[in-house]
Amino acid sequence: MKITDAKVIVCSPGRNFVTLKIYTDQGIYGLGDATLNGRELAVAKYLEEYCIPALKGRNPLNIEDIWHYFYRGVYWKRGAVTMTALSAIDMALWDIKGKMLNTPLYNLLGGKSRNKVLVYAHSNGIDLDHALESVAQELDKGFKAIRVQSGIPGLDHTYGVAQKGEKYEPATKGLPREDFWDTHKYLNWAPKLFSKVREHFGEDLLLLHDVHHRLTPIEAARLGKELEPFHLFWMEDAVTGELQEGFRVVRQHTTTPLAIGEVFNSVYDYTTLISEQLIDFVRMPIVHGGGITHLQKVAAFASIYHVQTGFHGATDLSPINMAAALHFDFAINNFGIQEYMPHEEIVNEVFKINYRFEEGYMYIDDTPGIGVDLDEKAAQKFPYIPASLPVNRKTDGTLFYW
Ligand code: GCO
Ligand code: MG
Repeated sequence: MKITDAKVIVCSPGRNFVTLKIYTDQGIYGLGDATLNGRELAVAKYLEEYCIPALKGRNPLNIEDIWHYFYRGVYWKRGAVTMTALSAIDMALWDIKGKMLNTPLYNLLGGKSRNKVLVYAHSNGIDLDHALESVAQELDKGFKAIRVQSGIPGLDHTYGVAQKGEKYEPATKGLPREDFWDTHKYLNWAPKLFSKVREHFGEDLLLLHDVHHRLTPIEAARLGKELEPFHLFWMEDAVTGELQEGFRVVRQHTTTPLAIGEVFNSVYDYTTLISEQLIDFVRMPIVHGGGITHLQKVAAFASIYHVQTGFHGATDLSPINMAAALHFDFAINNFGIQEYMPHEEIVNEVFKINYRFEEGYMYIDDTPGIGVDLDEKAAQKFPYIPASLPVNRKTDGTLFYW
């Protein structure tokens, strides 16, 4: 079997997606997600100029070798752009293998370890009442686990919280919008928010919260400690992960479980965090973490240290990534939870999906390979629209993490 050609499809049904399609001499093609929110065209160009020419003529079944060709074989390793491109190649190759063997991806990963995949929803509101209302809506839809975010009293707007009458979407058209941040106000507010959520909805609901890298280790330690009475499933990205050792301080002070990794792209971003048991959940998604081939290694490494997976699954990851993640979630033993932020209806005009949500869990059908298809004609109707993630500033104007 040989790769004959490949192409990159960029489309924007409501938001931007980049897809890699790899063709073979046996009429089978594979699809991989290559979407890197706000940097889409950098990945598209990297694939088109440097990867596709080198893919042609290779045997698509030799996934491990092709993976290392684009990792070790490239002097400039790691980094979000190159790892997203490599993820797309890897996903497309696993898709081809599944189609060729006429079996769904999870079978190639060891078969099913569970009957259904627990997912968590997003709920958010500009203030407490709207946040509580949003939690009630997600509960009505059947979700058993909910990530709760809310506007912070006294702050204009915060990332992760939809403005009035809008839906939360992790990018806005054009150049970055500017958000505002005040750690003192946030730290005073977050425990009150969760106390109210528990008061209204009881103990059964699994609760998650995303700090979005905005605290120092000692601030995160305080928050984790003050959230302990509300028994969170996890506190996410409490501190930026650039300094892995920084998590020692957080860990020493709190039993609130910690999740991190949606911006990571290599197992080497995790070695201290995992081996010192400083975290509980790894979040690096298949689309940014070097694909299935690399995530298998991360998950296996994590399993030795009692660390579970909780992959990123926001709307800026395409349905191809979502399906690949679900196959993976079904297959591995140390699965924890999967983020599920449903795409807008319009996305289904381009992507034909094979998964469904029911009563808090996801299910996937037995279509061979990853199982998601892309309608190229429909994709052409939605050309790329430049969009950006926001920038965050402290109230005095200092540029800050978001
Ligand atoms: C999450 C994330 C998203 C990201 C977004 C970036 O936990 O779902 O933090 O909201 O910010 O996916 O592109
Ligand atoms: Mg997050």
